[in-house]
Amino acid sequence: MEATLNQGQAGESGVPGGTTQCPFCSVQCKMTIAEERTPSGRPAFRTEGKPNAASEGRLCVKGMNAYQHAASRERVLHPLRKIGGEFVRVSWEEALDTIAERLSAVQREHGRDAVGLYGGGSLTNESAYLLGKFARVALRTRYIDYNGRFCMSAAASAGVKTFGIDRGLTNRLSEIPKSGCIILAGTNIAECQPTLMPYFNSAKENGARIIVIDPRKTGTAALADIHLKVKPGTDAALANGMLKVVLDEGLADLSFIRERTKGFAELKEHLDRLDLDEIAEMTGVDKESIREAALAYAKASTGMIFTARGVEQHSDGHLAVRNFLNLVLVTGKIGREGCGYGAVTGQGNGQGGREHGQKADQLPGYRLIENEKDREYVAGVWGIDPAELPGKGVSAYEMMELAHRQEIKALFVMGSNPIVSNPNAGLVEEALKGLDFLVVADMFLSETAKLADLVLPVTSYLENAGTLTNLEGRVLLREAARPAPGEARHDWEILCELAERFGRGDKFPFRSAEEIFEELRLASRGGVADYYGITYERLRKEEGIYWPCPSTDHPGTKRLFEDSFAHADGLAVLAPVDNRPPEEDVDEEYPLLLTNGRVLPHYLTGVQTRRSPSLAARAIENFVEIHPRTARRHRIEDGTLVRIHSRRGHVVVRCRITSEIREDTLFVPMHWGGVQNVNLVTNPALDPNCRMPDFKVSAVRVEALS
Ligand SMILES: Nc1nc2c(c(=O)[nH]1)N[C@H]1C(S)=C(S)[C@@H](COP(=O)(O)OP(=O)(O)OC[C@H]3O[C@@H](n4cnc5c(=O)[nH]c(N)nc54)[C@H](O)[C@@H]3O)O[C@H]1N2
Ligand SMILES: Nc1nc2c(c(=O)[nH]1)N[C@H]1C(S)=C(S)[C@@H](COP(=O)(O)OP(=O)(O)OC[C@H]3O[C@@H](n4cnc5c(=O)[nH]c(N)nc54)[C@H](O)[C@@H]3O)O[C@H]1N2
Ligand code: SF4
Ligand SMILES: [Mo]
Repeated sequence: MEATLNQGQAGESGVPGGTTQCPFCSVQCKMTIAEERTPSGRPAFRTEGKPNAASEGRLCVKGMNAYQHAASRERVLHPLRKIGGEFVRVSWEEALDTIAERLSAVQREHGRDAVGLYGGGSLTNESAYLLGKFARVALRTRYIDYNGRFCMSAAASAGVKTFGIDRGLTNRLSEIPKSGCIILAGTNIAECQPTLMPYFNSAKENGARIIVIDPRKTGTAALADIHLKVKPGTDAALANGMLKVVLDEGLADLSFIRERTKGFAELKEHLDRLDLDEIAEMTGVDKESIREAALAYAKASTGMIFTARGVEQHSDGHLAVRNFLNLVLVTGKIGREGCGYGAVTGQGNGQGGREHGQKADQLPGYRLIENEKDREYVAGVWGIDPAELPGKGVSAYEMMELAHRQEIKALFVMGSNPIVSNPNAGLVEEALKGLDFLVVADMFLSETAKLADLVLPVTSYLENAGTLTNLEGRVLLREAARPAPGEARHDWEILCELAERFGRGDKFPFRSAEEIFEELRLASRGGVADYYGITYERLRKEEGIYWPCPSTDHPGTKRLFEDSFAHADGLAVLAPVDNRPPEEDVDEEYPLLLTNGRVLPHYLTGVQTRRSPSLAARAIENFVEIHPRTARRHRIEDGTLVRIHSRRGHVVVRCRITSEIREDTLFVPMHWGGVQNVNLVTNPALDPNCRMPDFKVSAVRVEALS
């Protein structure tokens, strides 16, 4: 890379460069970065954690080494067009003109909805907002969705139904040490948000009991006083068991239930009918442990529950989360210090990315595209007739199905690698190969970008200014620390240039991220995720502001639900949830359950972390965790290659024998593509409430490859 660090110079925003935020997970650790020269004169970088309210100056190994992918020689630096099967460098003019011509031709011939857009939770709020606006105002297609569908949709829809609002954490991180009992359900903080571990360690030092619900003894479970080694896909039933113990032991907070919730009578009636022995049998967790965990949480004077993808990525993920929210509510543990709930958001802007309109049914500020008032309001801000706005589209995987059926004929991907991250990846590959036209805006030739007709080079976190909202719902400003390398452009710049070519340039007149944010403030004003009171100037002064923040003199909302919930009547909604075995249970042909997730050094589909030599070296290939007895039964030795089959396909990985996992369960990380892609076997069954795929349970068989 020729570009040099912008430290000490005025960046686009007029503020000295050198300070940035990690591009990876939802903690959004702040850091400084300085360019140095090695003795041989090669450029090198030094990163240091910068004190802030979330990470308190800590960085994990991914954050420390993130600059390596940004500085990688593999960055795409010029637009690339595929001609005769080979990528050829073309000018931006040619690239953008080609996109406009091809997408217009598809829309002319097959209708507006024949073009789809696919976004991501790594995009800044400004780019995510503009992508949604671009879909509705420039392309006027109903088909837009994003990778957060696979990430946040179950927890988000559960939060909306139960509380009337969805914000990752209801409290600040700094309240965790004040909690007397913490339940970590399907969340592996130690590997996925490592800089948050000290908060939980402090809680423990202060006497908190920690309960971890996970089929594996993870680094997080090592912290636990009680580890419930649940059978994958049975969290809803486990929560029912805990709820039943709470009610049977007279530990429900009846005055909280009466004053702040509705639906208790139905919930109680439902729980009375359930049998704890059956629940123990179904979940693989013994009755005594369920009881012990329920008592520990209910008897503590303060408590918090956190869920993440282990609970949520199921075809009943929405209901599983709702059942943990039932537990929060019947014990009255929310809305005060040390009491609350957290859906541990995943991507850097997993929170903001789900608020401002790249989801199929959404407009900015969590407004709904099929609500007349919401349409009118946003159309007013955008200066268009509400009738011009399309209706709602479908979820991410369903867009892939439409592409497979050739109803969607052209796709524009910005900030995702869908061919690796979608369930049933075999079908997704066929779908993308069958498109008339595929455009990918990315920093690298990801597995998806390799299939594209056109690849647009974009700026990385070091070069791109904008706001991101962390897992606490705190909006943070990330300034640009370096100039763009080569001809890379910001995502939002690309959208503005394209809008011009669709005759809508007047609606996209933006010259900086801040100008877009100024419009986003208005578009979100009065909505659930109200950013109106937040400005770049305030963000620079105040480090970060919690939404909702309805006016510039409003301090931001640090703790939700102190006096009332966000439903019109102010009450939270309790809902009975059925015990349900996993969608795809084991049988003779497929006798094992496969689940999947993450390891510390890699991030999502690995496009970025596999290009950081220091990270790649820590885990160079995919693997499967298997219990020693299961391995013996299948004559599998440690370190051998195995093929894992499901009804969808198969994946080839190396064996790691470990007694930390359940005997009936296998675990494979998600960070590799090609034959090592675990999504070749995962189940695309969708949750009817939120369209989350059933990623975390597939029935499989394993076969040793000699
Ligand atoms: N190192 C690293 N950190 C990351 C990411 C990354 O790719 N790498 N990605 C980021 C993103 S986008 C996200 S969404 C988050 C994800 O963060 P997490 O949700 O914490 O990550 P996972 O590893 O997918 O799943 C968490 C745990 O769920 C367990 N689990 C599997 N099935 C079940 C089940 O049925 N029930 C229960 N109770 N547990 C189950 C797994 O064993 C695993 O330990 O991490 C973020 N941080
Ligand atoms: N089996 C299984 N599958 C899963 C999951 C699981 O737990 N198990 N988890 C799911 C979850 S929670 C998630 S979040 C998804 C994520 O899945 P993906 O969306 O595929 O995530 P990434 O690998 O981060 O891909 C992001 C791509 O965007 C590029 N990129 C990064 N930053 C930017 C930017 O600012 N602009 C642009 N234009 N491009 C950028 C990166 O180089 C990369 O190629 O995977 C889901 N898939
Ligand atoms: S990956 Fe997450 S925890 Fe690690 S440095 Fe980045 S933001 Fe912080
Ligand atoms: Mo995620």
